[in-house]
Amino acid sequence: MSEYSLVGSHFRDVDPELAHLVDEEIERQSTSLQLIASENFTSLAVMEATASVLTNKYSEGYPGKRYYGGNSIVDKVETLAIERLKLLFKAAHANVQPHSGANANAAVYFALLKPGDTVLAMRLDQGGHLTHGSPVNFSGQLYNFVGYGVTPKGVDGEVIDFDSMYDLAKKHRPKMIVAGATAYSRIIEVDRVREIADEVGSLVMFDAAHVAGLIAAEIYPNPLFTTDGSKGADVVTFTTHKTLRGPRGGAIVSHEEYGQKIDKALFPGFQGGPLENTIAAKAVAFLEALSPSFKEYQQKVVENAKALAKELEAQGFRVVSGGTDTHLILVDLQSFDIDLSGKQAQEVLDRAGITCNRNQIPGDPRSPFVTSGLRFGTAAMTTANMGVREMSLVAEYVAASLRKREDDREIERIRKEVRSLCLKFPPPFLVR
Ligand code: DSN
Repeated sequence: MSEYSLVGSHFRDVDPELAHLVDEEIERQSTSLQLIASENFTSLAVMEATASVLTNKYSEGYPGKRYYGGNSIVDKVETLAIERLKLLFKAAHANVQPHSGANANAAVYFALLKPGDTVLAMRLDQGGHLTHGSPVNFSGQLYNFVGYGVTPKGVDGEVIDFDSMYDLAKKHRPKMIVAGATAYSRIIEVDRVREIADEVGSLVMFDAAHVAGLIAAEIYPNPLFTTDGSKGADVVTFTTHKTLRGPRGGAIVSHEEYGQKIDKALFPGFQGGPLENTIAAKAVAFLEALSPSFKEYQQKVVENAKALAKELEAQGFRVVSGGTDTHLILVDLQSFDIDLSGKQAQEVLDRAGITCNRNQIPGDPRSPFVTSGLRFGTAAMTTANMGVREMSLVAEYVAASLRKREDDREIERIRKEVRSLCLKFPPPFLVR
């Protein structure tokens, strides 16, 4: 058991087996490097709101329009979350009820499209998300998705191919263009997407799941607007638990004209009762994100990501697109070791206490289950106060583990070093 414990005595008395597992997870999260680009450590305040009595309340509907009684306080909670989010994204409308980013995307499609409509989105193998039309996902089965990708490898390559987006838009005349990605490290210029959409009369949805925190901190352009302040994306969806550092969940912001349709599509169209405890935790996270210290935090996230990308390059890895503008780094393992797959690398790094995920790189010769790449993110370790100096150590540990992957003793030695490094940078749930 960890010397710290967040598992209260009731939990421990009622279900010691599960309490023990939570203790083990506390230990894992605090003694290994958390480098999954879609994860973060929330504040204790966010965790406490998630665990609050609001979990007991049914509140189908929206503030002031509920189906059940007893919602006068919940209405205030949800309104607080909505108003804070509107402020954060300078949005006319916000919906804080999506249980996840996937649900947020589904609700927007349900609100603004009809089954069979054509949608243009980034292909999964180029950095897009499952809900952007993958054939194994509802999106690919209900709508006619056409995929765009990135430019070829080379100087200034592997960035979104707007020329091909334009050609595909002219050819297929989509009802909607989806921008946003899950494994793409560069800023996506919404101006270009809006221009193309206007020319063919399509809507724009921006999936900002990864970069929501950077947007809130104003170090990534707010996709609701173009650089001259006119309308950018019609709708922006995102998750609240990645760079935004809130509880697991989703949210949608939009211009006023889509608000009613989106609300109706999410409830009663798609979801049931909202998770008001999670919505309260979202409200806490939005308040935290409105503070000046959140801006400083996000600046450090990007500084750390740039440093980690550079150090990984120095260790012989090729960084896709040659760097990053965000919290995320996509690494091509082929330059480091042509025989090493993403799957194998992820497993080796797990043994060394370095948690990241395998990921396809653009044009990957291997399947999505095996891959030739790894994806890293700096949001969580920056929350734990790691800086540029530690990023250099992280790159060394990654490279050394993968080079010595057949040597169990060496992996064990690195695991110990990783552990002592992490103990110097405890996550917020251990800071009293
Ligand atoms: N959003 C995905 C990720 O980036 O990890 C998970 O679906």
